[in-house]
Amino acid sequence: MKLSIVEYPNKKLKEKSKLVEKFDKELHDLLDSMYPIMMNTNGIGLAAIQVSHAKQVLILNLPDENDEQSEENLIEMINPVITSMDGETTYQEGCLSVPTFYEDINRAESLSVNYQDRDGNTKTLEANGLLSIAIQHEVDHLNGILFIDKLTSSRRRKFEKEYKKMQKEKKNSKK
Ligand code: Y12
Ligand code: CO
Repeated sequence: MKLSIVEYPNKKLKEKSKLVEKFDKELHDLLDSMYPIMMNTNGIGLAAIQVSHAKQVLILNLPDENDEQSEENLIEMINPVITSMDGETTYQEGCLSVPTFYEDINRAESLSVNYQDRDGNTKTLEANGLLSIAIQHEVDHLNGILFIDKLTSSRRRKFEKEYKKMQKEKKNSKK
């Protein structure tokens, strides 16, 4: 399956993703195609809506203690539901759909999430730290929410200005 990453301000990113009902070859093809595109773009998390598929599907591949990513640590979540959140933490987040922009975002420190795997089996995961942050960031994508939507209005205005300038420069450099 040929996929490409949708970048802000594409309206697609505001869409709410639909519940997955069929755990079939089409879903497996989507998951299998999301993994290389995430790895090739230095990502640690990717939601299906970021590759134009409005399905409740996300993948995560956090670096290990040696700062390396391996397929063994790949987590695939279908129809995730965060059932509890606790504490507070701040992390400088980035997103493959908002390249070059990083900002401190406040999130819950720990959470519990129910989801299904690629075969439809129900799972529960307790997460804290970076994994908890990544799950919240990706679940937000499934609801049409980007991390930049969580900025204060003055920071958001600054972002819009900087981002537009960056896009213009990118366009001009391709001429
Ligand atoms: C903590 C915070 C956020 C997440 C969500 C997942 N985010 C990412 O995987 C972001 C990756 C990213 C990679 C970039 O590099 C390239 O595109 C090559 C990037 O672009 C630049 O900086 C030029 C931006 C973001 C999980 C955990
Ligand atoms: Co993102």
